[in-house]
Amino acid sequence: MAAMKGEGEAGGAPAQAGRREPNHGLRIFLIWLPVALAADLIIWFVWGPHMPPGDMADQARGQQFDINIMAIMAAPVVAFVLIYAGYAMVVWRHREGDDEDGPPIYSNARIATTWIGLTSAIVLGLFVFGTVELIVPAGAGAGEGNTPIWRPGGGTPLQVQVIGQQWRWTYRYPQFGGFETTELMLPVGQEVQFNVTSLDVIHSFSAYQLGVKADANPGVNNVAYTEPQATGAFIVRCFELCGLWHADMTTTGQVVSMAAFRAWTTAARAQLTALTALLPPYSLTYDPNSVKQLNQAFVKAGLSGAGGNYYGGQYPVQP
Ligand SMILES: [Cu+2]
Repeated sequence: MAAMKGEGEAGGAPAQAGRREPNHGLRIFLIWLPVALAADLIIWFVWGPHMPPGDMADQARGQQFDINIMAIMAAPVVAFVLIYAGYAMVVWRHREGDDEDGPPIYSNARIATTWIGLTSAIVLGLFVFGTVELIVPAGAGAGEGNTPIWRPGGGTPLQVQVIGQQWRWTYRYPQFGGFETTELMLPVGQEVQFNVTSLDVIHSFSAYQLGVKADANPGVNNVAYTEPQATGAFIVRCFELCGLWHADMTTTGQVVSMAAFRAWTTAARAQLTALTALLPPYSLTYDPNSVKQLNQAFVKAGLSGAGGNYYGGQYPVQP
């Protein structure tokens, strides 16, 4: 850092006598500026549209925007660190025959002020940005507990209950008679409210391309919103190590047209009438010991949830 001070302190070193130190700070800045600018333009225009998790839902778009903004803030910092390191290695390297100690380093008020000011601005800016993005535009896509801070405005969201259990996901559609299925179907352009819970251990429900990730806790209703913007498949995964077959808790969900969704719900509802009658009444949480369809042998053994398959081949339902 001392070398960036310029001529002020180097005067004491006999080797430098009579030679003005160049303005290293300005030189580093002039190398850094075009690199940082180019990096930010490439991130925003070239890389940005491909940043995860894509733009299949409004929450996903919001997350993609957040990642792009943070990348744009981070790139100039990374560029500065690398350029400073490179500059130091080239300009201030040890030279043949120079065995002298470097000049003593004193504090430099300008560098210290710049450093504290810039880093504070970056950190506080990220704090404000992060908080606003969580609460204001479209929610976080994350589980917000049972009293969400952000709620979608206007209209009734489609309710989909997500039930985690070792080791699969099932979904209940309370607005369509409360049938339960292993198929996750959503209509495009419709706000969806996921009510996420678990029958056994802690799981974490992630609908990757929809920008949704919400923990599934037993006895807790965890709400997450999303509005799919395009039809197609999305990946569903469990993101919480939940036992032996955790890695197997992965399926594919589908965003379809409203007409296809209505046809699917009608078919599934009719096909599952007998089974729906056996299910516990729809509720935001379930006591696994009183859920009738659980494998009785495992319940008796005190191992409810460890069976790996509660539903004995009655699913999935095809649209
Ligand atoms: Cu899991």
